[in-house]
Amino acid sequence: MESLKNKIVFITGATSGIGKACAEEFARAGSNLILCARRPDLLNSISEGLRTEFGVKVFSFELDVRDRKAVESAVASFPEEWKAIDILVNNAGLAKGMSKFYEDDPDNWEEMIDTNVKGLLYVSHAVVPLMVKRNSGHIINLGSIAGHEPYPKGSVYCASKHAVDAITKSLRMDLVETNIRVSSIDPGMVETNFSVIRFGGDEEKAKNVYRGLEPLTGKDIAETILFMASRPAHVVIADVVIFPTHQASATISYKKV
Ligand code: NDP
Ligand code: 8X3
Repeated sequence: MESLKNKIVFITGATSGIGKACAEEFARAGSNLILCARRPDLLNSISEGLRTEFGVKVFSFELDVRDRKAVESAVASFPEEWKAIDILVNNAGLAKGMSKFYEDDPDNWEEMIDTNVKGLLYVSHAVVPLMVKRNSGHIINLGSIAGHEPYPKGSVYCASKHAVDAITKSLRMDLVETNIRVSSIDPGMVETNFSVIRFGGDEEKAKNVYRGLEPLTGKDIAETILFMASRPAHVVIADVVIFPTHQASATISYKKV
């Protein structure tokens, strides 16, 4: 196992769920963090908490990954010591709505594609050249079981995560002659704010998604990401599909009601 102490880890979408749990677990391992999200107050209080609890350095800034110019200028203006990014966790993402394709609101499509696909591309495109220059780095993308199996009422979210899968695989090919590793982690049900956002703030509907089984937590995903990031340099864990024990596919789970 490679030490993660003093590594520089850039996590997008660090104010909630999986991204926030990754920030905590990397900080616990002694990594220094670059964190971004759209809610600056929350981001600042999370950053301050991590500095105090773990004594690590945290550089955080407000960023909407959908804004290409903002992504480019933010990364270009990182202080020099923060440009040596060891690990990029492309986590920022969301689902909006869950309805039959022909009843979907196209505004939701824009938001999912702009965030999950284009945002991931913009951040990667800004960061990967810094890794190529150093011939070192690890990109870990948050895909989903939705990127392996489409399911009803999820066409565009599933399409966005299939795109993440394709980008992950293609980027790994483009970097094969370098020491840079490219991985994805593809969870099933993780109880975060994900379903609350998907259902437009309806907390009850969100709770129902997980009722009757024990879902994964952000910490479960973060711990797996740390395992992937701490393999020896000659090992790349290309893809991890991870479910709660009572989930067997995107559409099959066992719930005690
Ligand atoms: P949460 O809603 O709890 O967290 C999402 C995070 O992404 C927040 O920190 C949010 O911060 C950030 N974010 C959203 N849009 C943007 C944006 N445009 N720019 C910057 N940051 C943004 O959800 P999860 O933690 O569950 O989701 C994280 C990732 O994991 C997503 O890519 C999701 O698709 C994936 N995933 C989730 C699963 C689940 O069951 N929960 C399963 C499989 C994959 P802010 O609002 O402050 O910008
Ligand atoms: C989130 C998991 O099954 O809701 O990516 O699509 S699922």
